[in-house]
Amino acid sequence: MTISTSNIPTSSIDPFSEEYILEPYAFHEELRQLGPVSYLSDLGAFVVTQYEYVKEVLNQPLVFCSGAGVGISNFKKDPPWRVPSLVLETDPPDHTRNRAIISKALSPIALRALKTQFEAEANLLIDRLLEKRNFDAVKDLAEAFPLKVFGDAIGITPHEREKAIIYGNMVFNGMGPKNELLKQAMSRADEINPWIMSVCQRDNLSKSGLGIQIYDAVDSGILTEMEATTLVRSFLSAGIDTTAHAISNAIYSFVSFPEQWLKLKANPQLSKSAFEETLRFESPFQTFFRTTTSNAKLGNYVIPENEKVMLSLGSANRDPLQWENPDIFDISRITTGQLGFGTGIHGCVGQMLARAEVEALLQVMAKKVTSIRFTGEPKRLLHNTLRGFESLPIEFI
Ligand code: OVM
Repeated sequence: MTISTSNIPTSSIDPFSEEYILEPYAFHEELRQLGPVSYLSDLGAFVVTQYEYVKEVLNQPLVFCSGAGVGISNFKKDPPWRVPSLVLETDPPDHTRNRAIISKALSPIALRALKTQFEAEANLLIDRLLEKRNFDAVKDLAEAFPLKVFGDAIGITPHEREKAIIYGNMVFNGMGPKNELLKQAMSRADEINPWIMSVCQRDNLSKSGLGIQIYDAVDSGILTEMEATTLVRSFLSAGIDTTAHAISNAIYSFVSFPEQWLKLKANPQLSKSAFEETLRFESPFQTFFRTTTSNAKLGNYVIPENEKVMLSLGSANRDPLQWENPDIFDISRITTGQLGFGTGIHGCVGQMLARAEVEALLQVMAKKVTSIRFTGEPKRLLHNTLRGFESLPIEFI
């Protein structure tokens, strides 16, 4: 069989059009049909949508690198808008060293202690919302919970914490092209950028949180003070909006598939697989990019060097070659291998923490909430990278 760069199929699908963002699944199917890789002519980048090949790209981090950015922009051509992340936007060996520092703070022992706190806060929040009865599940639940429990876990000041949501929006919309969504997200950059760096400084972190532990690596001569601040920034970049949208997506999915809600209520232990299935079914982190460091073989094609390759986790997670009835939300399915957290050396370092948060919340909901219904039209979020909701007006009984 011949291997060639020139015969890669081309598509005029624009993954940043409003139509695609609101309802990507038919577009995913069309792109998967084109094969392992296609060239998106409007975007000027390659795209990988089949499960097998998304995984293959993620498992070749030296060929498909992260150091040139994981958005559409190529840091070798365009300067990044912020100091690049020391984990997300780096390659080995720096990545290996920096990730190990974060991993150490997120040890199983640290997580066990946090789990108890997450359960206590989930109980308080759900009691309050049951009392309130009608509320916006995005602001009052999906954002409120990680802002409180993750913010406390990292040890940032409670003052103006909601700004972390705005910052997350900058980071994730910032991975897209320079469209209106990116411009809108960046409109408060002058205020939010110094804010985030300031809350991540050693003196502004609680003495008992995970954030301050990153500074141990400064004391042992491994990191500079500035590098530690930038690593703490990664917790806040990656850990709030993602979890918030996962919670919104779980609630939306349970209202859309009421028999799954009854299943969870009958067996709250299913909260673990319910979260995994939510990440598969409506992946909050839909897409990110890699950059080829050489001619890169994929299937029978070769992608040229220094090209951007978009990976669609959302599509891989609904690839019918991998999943039976992929468009059905089923909390008792086997979700092993779902790519919502990515995989390989850049696979989500906070995934155990995210699981502890959302499982605690779903378990408390299963025990305390009898029924959930929409009281108004759910409003989908228009976003370059994240899939979720702008608002979800609901009633808890
Ligand atoms: C970071 C970062 C930002 C966004 C996402 C992410 C999912 C990491 O700044 O390190 O991982």
